[in-house]
Amino acid sequence: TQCRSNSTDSKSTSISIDGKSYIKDTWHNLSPSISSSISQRLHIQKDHPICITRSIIESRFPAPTYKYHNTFFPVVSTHQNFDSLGFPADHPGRSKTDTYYVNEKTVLRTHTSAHQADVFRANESEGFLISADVYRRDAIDRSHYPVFHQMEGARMWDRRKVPNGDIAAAVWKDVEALPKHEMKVEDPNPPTHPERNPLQEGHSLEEAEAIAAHLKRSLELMVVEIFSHAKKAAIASSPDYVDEPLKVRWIEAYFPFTSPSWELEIFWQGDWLEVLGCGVVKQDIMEKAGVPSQLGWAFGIGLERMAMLLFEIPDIRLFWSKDERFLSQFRGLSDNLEGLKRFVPFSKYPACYKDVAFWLRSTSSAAGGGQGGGQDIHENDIMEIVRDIGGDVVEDVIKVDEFTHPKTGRKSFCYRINYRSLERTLTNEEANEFHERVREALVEKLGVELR
Ligand code: FA5
Ligand code: MG
Repeated sequence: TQCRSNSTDSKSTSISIDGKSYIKDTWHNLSPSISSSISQRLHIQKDHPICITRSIIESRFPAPTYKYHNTFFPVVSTHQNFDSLGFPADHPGRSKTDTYYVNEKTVLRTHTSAHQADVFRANESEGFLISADVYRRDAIDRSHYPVFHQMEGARMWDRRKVPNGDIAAAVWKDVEALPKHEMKVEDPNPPTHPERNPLQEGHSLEEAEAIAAHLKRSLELMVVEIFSHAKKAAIASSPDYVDEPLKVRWIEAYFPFTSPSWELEIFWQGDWLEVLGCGVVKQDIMEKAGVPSQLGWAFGIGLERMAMLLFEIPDIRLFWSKDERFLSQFRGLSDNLEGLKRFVPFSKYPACYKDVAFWLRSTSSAAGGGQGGGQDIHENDIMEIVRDIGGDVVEDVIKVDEFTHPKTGRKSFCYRINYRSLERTLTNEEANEFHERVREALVEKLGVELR
């Protein structure tokens, strides 16, 4: 493994990650399953679908305009991950329930944006792409995983280097130089909106509109590129494949480091799937990075989500599979994109649902005594306990019931855990064994009372 404590004792005071040593403190919350995924870097493993997806996206953002960074270290400071991007001190993303802390000032990056300011400061090119593994305490389902891969992209224009300092004109010229496409895209909102999606102070509407147009067209072309490969793969897999029109839409979004901001969603398997967030970079970030005359855009895309669309991979856990039935389907493809085929799922093994119902810690025993009791329990803590015990044998976890006792006011939850291996049939005994350990851990770690 790449990550270990300096003793087997969980109270040990330091942890080594990829050969670097970090002091642990009360903020430390890395779990064993996370520690073992650090630095697998699927995005640079030749023939891995995440790596193939990265290189297809990169082809739409060519060097040398865009400089590629694929090996930035996953451990960053809270300054890099949050402060440098203008996250307020009380932003929920900073909480221990959402973020993996190595110690109070050090985290596993939760997004590739953690490197934005540093790369703006280095100022080595007009644009860049950063691909990397990122870590989040999050839900468990087909499209969420606590370790995933993002690609950050950005493109800058320097006021001092464009003719007459006219950024808007220079950017529109670059928009004109981009290819056009036929894909239909829903984009119902105006480029800026005074409350929902404001223009930044210091940017003219013309500048923001031009930058937004370049950003959206660049990303739409990326989607077109992925789906042209997806279509070829589908036809190669079944010659009578009938193409369905792609449904894509821009929606307004909020990020502390861009304004205006958007997310791009793609309709997939009956639902809108969010694939990326983006926007016009806040000028404040450029100023702090020592490049105040630059204006530009940035985006952050989920590589797993794009790979799922590209190959029709039905479950995000598959990307971590060491099963030959998975890996062999992609072998040789990094050097032969024309040979892409759809992923052929191996038979689906039976699911085994188990429910666990529990009372939250009662008000009287809860530290601080939150109203109704148990205010200190966060769903991500439940997810993490289940993940640590069940690993990739858990397909999803959903809350199926919530109940408040009419007399005592005590709260009860019921969660349904779906145990299903991707690789074999689980026996009922095995599922029971996992489930029993989950029940015990919920009591031990969260102090709940089982029903
Ligand atoms: C961000 O992470 C921003 N840093 C993106 C950004 C960059 C905005 C630059 C503006 C400028 P968000 O949390 O929405 O945003 O994540 C971006 C993408 O990562 C999502 O659209 C999704 O595709 C993917 N993603 C998020 N959480 C998960 C998860 N748990 N598992 C897999 N993919 C995920
Ligand atoms: Mg989002």
